[in-house]
Amino acid sequence: MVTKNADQMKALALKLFEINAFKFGDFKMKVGINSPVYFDLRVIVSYPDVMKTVSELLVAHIKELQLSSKHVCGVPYTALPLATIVSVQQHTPMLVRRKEAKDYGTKKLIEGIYHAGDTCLIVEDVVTSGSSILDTVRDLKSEGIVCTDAVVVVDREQGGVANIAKHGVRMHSLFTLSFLLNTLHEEGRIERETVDAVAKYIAAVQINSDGSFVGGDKPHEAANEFSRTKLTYESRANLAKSPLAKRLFNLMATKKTNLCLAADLTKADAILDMADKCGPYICLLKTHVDIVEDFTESFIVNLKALSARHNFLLLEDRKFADIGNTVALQYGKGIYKISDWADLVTAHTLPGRSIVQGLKAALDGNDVAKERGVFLLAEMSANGNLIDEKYKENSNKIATEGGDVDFVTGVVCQSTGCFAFPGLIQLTPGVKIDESVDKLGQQYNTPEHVIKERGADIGVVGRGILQAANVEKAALTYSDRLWAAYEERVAK
Ligand code: 5IU
Repeated sequence: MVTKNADQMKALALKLFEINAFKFGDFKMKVGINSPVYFDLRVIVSYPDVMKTVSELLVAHIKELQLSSKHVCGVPYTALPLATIVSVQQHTPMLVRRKEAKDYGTKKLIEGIYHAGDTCLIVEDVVTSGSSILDTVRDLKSEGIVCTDAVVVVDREQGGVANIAKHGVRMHSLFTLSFLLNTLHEEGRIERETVDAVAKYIAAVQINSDGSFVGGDKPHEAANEFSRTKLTYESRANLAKSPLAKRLFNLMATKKTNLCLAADLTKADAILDMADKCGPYICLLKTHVDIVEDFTESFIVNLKALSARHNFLLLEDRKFADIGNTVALQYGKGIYKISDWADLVTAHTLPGRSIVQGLKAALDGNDVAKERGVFLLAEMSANGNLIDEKYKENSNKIATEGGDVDFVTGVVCQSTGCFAFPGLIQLTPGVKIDESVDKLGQQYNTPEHVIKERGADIGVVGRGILQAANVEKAALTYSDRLWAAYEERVAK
């Protein structure tokens, strides 16, 4: 590990987290057991300042360790641009390893000018078992090139150092996973719970260079305690990328409620009355503003006052679904001017990423841009709906990848499998104490079932409360039962 430039190292660690070069969650890995942490350093090519810092630190590290070599070679593909910068900065000629030999012309695996006996320094981004480094070393060796050292950006500490040492290669890493975890914790970006869960996983899952596990058997799945449904809302607030998700997680944790009231009523006063009565027991009030028959601006003023008084957020369940340009107009203009008052809205993913971009465009240059978010629909509770597995998978991609993830607060869905990222909130409608169906295809589940079996973080209740003889009592009952189920779910 680099010891110099401590401040620069810390700042870079935070920056890498911020740009999603690594994330915490529940990720499928090649080795066959899910990992609680996932690195994707490919994103750094989109941040020239990060590229610059990483490569400068690599060069400084090489100098500090006095690693002189005749060539540098990056492990394909992510490390190639890094190796290029190192080569140029140090005036050390580069070699490029092909992953597959060309099937025409020369069958060279190594491009560049070299001679048998030359030395070569390996550059790699992230090391798990070290097998990718060894693949590159093998091809260089077959050309008579000598490899004794590898500089890497991140060592996941899962056996890579020992595995490559067996082949005579020393690993020098800028960061270890432990350093990254501790830095994020010290800077208040992640909870102790997160650090411990990842550390436990790393200790239990050590990998040989052939992909088998140290100790023989596959570690028990329990080695990974980091599924989103096991984490507390406080921990997840810190992992969230959307400011609204952070806010809502924290609100739920302090107010101890994960109940959303669906105020499907057609008179403004009736909604305000409901909001006042149920306000103390809810984290969210969900509206369908287009069903209000006597809508006025003062309705919104009063609704906002209630949301401030009782500390809940407003979710307009508009289910946007048009092209970006139209959606931007629907969100910001018209009679309702939704973006002026709704903290959150819902949207279908049917149009693809442009739905999120369209909503964001409506907020361009607006002060409230950072105080808004969207729940994307990935499943519906309606009987016979047309959403299939592929649609769900692609909805998850929109919610978790790309440049707009800071606007996505959560996902509206019915099951745990829709997404794994713990920084997103699962909102689940179709909740009623007596499981049943209505005449129009709605399918209900109990509060306990949606929280414990289906991965809901917030349960949405409409008629279960609206049609109760005593709505306050009903709101309290739903809130208590949803919260108790959540507490049981996260209990160790
Ligand atoms: N809603 C659903 N199911 C869904 C989606 C939204 O019920 O899959 I997406 C909305 C519709 C209504 C509320 O506003 O949630 C549920 O109200 P009831 O609890 O009254 O069924």
